[in-house]
Amino acid sequence: MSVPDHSSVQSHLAAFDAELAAAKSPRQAQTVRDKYLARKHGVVASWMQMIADASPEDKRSIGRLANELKQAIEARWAAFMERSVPDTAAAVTIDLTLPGRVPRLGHRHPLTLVRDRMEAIFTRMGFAIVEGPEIEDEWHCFDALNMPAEHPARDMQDTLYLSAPVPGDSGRADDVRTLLRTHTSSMQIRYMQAQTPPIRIVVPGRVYRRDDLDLTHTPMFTQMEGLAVGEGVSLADLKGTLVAFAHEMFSPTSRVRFRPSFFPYTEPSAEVDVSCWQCEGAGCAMCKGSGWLEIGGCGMVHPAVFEAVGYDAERYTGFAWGIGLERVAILRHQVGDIRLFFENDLRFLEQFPH
Ligand code: 2U9
Repeated sequence: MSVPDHSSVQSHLAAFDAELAAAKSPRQAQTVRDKYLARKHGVVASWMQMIADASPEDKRSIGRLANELKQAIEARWAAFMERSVPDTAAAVTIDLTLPGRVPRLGHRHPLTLVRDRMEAIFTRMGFAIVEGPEIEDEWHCFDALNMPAEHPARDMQDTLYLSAPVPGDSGRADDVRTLLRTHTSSMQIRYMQAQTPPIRIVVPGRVYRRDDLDLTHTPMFTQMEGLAVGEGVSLADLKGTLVAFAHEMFSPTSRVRFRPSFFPYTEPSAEVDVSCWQCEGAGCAMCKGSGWLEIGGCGMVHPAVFEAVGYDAERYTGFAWGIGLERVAILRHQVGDIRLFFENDLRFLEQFPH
């Protein structure tokens, strides 16, 4: 290649202009640009390479000319790009009649669906929704609920204790062990300590028990407990509340049955069954032929519980109940395995309405 001179710059620029004008696509235009400016084999690069073998006086002139060519081509390329922007935009046709993209809606978790529905029902009946801490102390979770130190539920076998004890707020010297609450009842204790009757609250939330996983057990599950305290509150009020709940939650023809039971914090106590809404009590696979479905437990608040929170047990009576939300969701949606609620498998979750 001969040593470039000023006329070589001019002829390259003329060629560049002609080739760029002939380019039929942005891609072809880019190829023209690269022919001159590409770092490895572009015309400017090849001039630069000549500098190494050139005589001292040629070195300077080749360098100057290469630079002149480079800057001139860059300026022309920039101008070309600017001119071609409107062309490119015009070439992209936008179809304004296309429907918009519909965002994919998520689904509420089945436990959330059950919880929302239950909260709406109890709110209409005059209950306030209250939430509390999942980390509790032994006094609020056990002692105040008439479950003294020897009570089997307090055993390490059944309850998940935390390794870092913190001072509790009961004022008792031995109140230092912390645990994951085994029921939401500890919050009812806190609420009673902070308020005076009449009280009507519902406490939804996660609770923890030391259980192994199987079809019907998980170490964490969800409860909704209720508490009503006042003067003259009776067992009939409890039954009426749960019947009204069942009518709204399950079926307007639901019946509610109490079976005698035992809980340390209620006396008398009962298991709560609802008539099977699938067979209306005749007996089917869902109710295992009995016509009844167990949904929870209930009872009249034990006087020892009132004494623990400083209420006059002669003056006040109250009722309480507990319902397992997974159990209700399993029955309502025919779910075969409780673990599905906690695995976040979209194939399961997508089957529930928004
Ligand atoms: C206070 C006093 C009494 C709450 C109650 C039950 C009966 C009950 C279970 C239902 C299914 C737990 O989720 S589950 O496994 N609960 O049977 N719960 S009475 O009694 C209380 C609560 C608070 C102050």
